[in-house]
Amino acid sequence: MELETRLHDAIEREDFVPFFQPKIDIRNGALHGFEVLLRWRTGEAEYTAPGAFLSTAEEQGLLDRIMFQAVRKLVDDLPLLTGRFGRKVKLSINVTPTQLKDREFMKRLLALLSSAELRGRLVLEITEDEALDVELFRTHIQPELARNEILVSIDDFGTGYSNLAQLAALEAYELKIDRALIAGIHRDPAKQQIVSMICAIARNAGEKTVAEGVEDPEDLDFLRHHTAVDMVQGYIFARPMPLADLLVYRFPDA
Ligand code: G
Ligand code: G
Ligand code: MN
Ligand code: NA
Repeated sequence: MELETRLHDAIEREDFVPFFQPKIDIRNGALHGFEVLLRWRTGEAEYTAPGAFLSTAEEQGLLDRIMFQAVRKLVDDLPLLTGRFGRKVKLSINVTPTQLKDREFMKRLLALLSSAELRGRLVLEITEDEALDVELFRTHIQPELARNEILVSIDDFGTGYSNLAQLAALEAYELKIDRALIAGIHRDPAKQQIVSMICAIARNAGEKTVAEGVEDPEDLDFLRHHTAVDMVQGYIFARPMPLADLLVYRFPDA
């Protein structure tokens, strides 16, 4: 069956769910928050990551419905999440520049996520499908997010489409350093210099940094001892997982 048809069927069956991947404080191993990542349930305990369907979903205009389905489940899960991890852990959701400038989409998203339970701890990760309109963001989107106490994370920092200087000038809560700059950093002076520069930009602006996609213990060791990175996220700590697994997950000490 064609992917588009399968996506329509999956929406009908409510097969889209949120997965969760922890962000860990690199200094003390404390849990800082979770990134919420969309998954398509394609079988008994079988899930498909967005790489396989995101661009088709976007082209067919299905991404918004798919995301809302997962976000509604996230909202249903909030009491369990808060019960298990407390009220301080942040929850990050990925949105594209296309979605950010769609007023109807944002109105519905913010309405769905307006639960008092999320006040001050909801983060939007801006993940670029096209360059972010920095001026529109600064003058219109950012103030609305701030009024709603929603924090901003710049995803894939260093490899996205937008002008780096403009992006760096946005007021954000955190910068996420792309996996491409992290993998192999312990033996790559060029990556070391870029990551140092990103950390310096973030420090200057009072923003946190997250190293994404950490898999290698030597890279983790390098990040911990030779960079100012604040948080790490990656398979070395945990893969993205469904709520049921998360609730019983034992977080290793870093
Ligand atoms: O989980 P995985 O690494 O396969 O995610 C692949 C990409 O899909 C990432 O770039 C991520 O930002 C994006 N993504 C995951 N969940 C969502 C979502 O709910 N909305 C949007 N717009 N993108 C998402
Ligand atoms: O939103 P963003 O583009 O940051 O998406 C993060 C993606 O990276 C998710 O799809 C997630 O499944 C994936 N990911 C998370 N940790 C790791 C890791 O340690 N290694 C690799 N290869 N991918 C990871
Ligand atoms: Mn992300
Ligand atoms: Na990313």
